[in-house]
Amino acid sequence: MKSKELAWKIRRHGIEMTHLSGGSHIGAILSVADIVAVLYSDILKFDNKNPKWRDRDRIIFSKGHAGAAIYAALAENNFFEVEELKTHYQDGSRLSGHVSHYLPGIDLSTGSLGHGLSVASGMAYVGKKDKKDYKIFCILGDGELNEGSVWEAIMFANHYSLDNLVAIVDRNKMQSLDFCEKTIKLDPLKEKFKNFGWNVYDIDGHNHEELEKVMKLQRNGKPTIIIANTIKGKGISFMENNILWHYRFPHKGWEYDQAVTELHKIKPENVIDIYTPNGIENPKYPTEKDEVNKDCTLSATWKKI
Ligand SMILES: Cc1ncc(C[n+]2csc(CCOP(=O)(O)OP(=O)(O)O)c2C)c(N)n1
Ligand SMILES: [Mg+2]
Repeated sequence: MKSKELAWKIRRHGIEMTHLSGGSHIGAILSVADIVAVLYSDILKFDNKNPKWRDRDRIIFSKGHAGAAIYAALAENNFFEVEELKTHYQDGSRLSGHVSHYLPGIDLSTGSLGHGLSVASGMAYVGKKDKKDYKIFCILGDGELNEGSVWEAIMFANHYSLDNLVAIVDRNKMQSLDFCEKTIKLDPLKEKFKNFGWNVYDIDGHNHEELEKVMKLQRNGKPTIIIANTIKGKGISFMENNILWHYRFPHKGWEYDQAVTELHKIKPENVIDIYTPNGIENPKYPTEKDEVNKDCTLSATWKKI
């Protein structure tokens, strides 16, 4: 499947899955959709019939709260039935809110932020030691970089020249309650990684051509970081850059109707929407009391009592 089609499907599944389950993190799912789509369509070596194939590329989805994005990509690549996506976040489901290795195609359970890059570095170390060709990809959130353990892994990967390791930071400049710069400063991020000895690429994280190009670069003795500049909530105008949608899910009524209607306006021709094939008939619209553009960041709303 073409990456642009997969990206649209990830967004559409993400809306449906969080809508059905009342699950969080739709902003984070929409933000990372293009990165995941390019990886699964154009980059990763995998075998859906043999998910543990020894020579597969490994992917560690360290920002595990956005697991719906990976689940959707795996289902669309026939690791399991697309129908199972509807069980997301339900009791007894394999599709737990945060990424679970009980699913075929998942190498590491994640969700407790800050651990993925350490595991990915260990895997890359072993791959090099065993003279294997596979690569390790690790997707992190930018807020996740607040975790000290990430920086230990960054030093380790440089020390062992892990050029089979590609980390991708979903640089949406927001975390769960506020902007990153208002929580713990990260900039200048590019320079930080350069000084830690990594190859650094600073690109548009929604541009598939740019993503594909840097993900395919040849190994040169250093680990690689791709700073993928993204927009949290990308694709749904009222979710874009609005921190509300880190935790809020698209409720029945105008939220769901408008999300689906907006996605249908950008739907690639060949793609079929299995949930609402013709979009929403008579969609509901927000009213004034819905305060669609209210700034919900902690810094804007916190009041001393
Ligand atoms: C160790 C740990 N602390 C806190 C959380 C709660 N939490 C879930 S998502 C999130 C924000 C993550 O922000 P970022 O890494 O920028 O990801 P984004 O959603 O913006 O892609 C936090 C703090 C967690 N999952 N793990
Ligand atoms: Mg972020």
